[in-house]
Amino acid sequence: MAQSKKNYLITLEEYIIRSQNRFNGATGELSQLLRDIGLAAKIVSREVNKAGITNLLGQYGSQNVHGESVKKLDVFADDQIKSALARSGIVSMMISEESNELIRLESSSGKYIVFFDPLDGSSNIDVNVSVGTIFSIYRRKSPRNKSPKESDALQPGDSQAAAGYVLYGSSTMLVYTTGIGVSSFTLDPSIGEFMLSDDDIRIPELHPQYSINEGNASGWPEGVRAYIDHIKKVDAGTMRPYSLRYIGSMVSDLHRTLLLGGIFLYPPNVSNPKGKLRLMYECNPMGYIIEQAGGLAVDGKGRVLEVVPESIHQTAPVYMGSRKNVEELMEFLNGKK
Ligand code: P6P
Repeated sequence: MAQSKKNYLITLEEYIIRSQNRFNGATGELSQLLRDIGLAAKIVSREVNKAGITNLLGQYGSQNVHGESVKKLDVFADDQIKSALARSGIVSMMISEESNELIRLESSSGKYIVFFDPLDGSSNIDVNVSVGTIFSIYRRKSPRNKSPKESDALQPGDSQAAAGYVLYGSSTMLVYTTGIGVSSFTLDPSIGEFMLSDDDIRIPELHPQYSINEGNASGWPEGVRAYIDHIKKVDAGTMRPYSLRYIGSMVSDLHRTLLLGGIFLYPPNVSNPKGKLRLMYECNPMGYIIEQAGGLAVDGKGRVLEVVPESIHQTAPVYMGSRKNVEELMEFLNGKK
């Protein structure tokens, strides 16, 4: 869908419906689900942007399945997204970072399975650093007249029907893909609508910027250490040394990487020998978006979207961003450099 750069007054709802017409046999269910997620995002955005006033900051006094302290906004966001998905009537199972078990919905005939991280990067909330919501949508494979099975949730990332994120930053943005490119929308709070910002985001194929928590360097695999040492050396001809940008909020770090290029890395380390980021609701949805924009997402051995999951909360090492940046890292990981 070619858009003139001059007239972007297209709402998320209008864009979704127009895009749906590009899919033969589209029933409108995925469109409805994306609109429902968009509504939940508006409600979460309102609370995130005034949390300091409405006393939603601070600890909720509990811990999530991973032993991480839960913030009040985490709970609010989790509740809003769960109710939006349950109301849709087209979701038969959902998995949240905040819930230990998968959640089957009464409307078990629903076509979709949804993973989500309701408020990723929430440790940054109290210091007013951007946080985000991440979602990943699969089509169920088991018969729809029976209760969904766990196997419906354990599909590789390449099987995603859609994926996206909401970034609650200086502006609230929603970015998603249904497999035909990446589109972004900016919330106009004065009218309460997500307005189309870009209908075909393409990540630069190479950019001299990397994003990693250098504090974990002692636990990195040797190939990662060699790559990071390499990009820090001075060589103007290859744009080295690269710049380091690390916010510690995956959605923020990857939104910047998507728009500017470069590479985001979360390798295994001493505290997280299998990586820290969650395969199903962090690595796969963000990897799908990066690859749909022309980039590459790997786990150090191969494409992260090809990993066959064994459990709904499993973690994975992840390296994603501009294709040439990631390809060079893989040469170091494979001992070719
Ligand atoms: P570290 C936030 O807690 C998060 O899950 C991601 O959003 C972020 O990329 C990562 O963890 C940051 O982890 O170990 O660098 O603080």
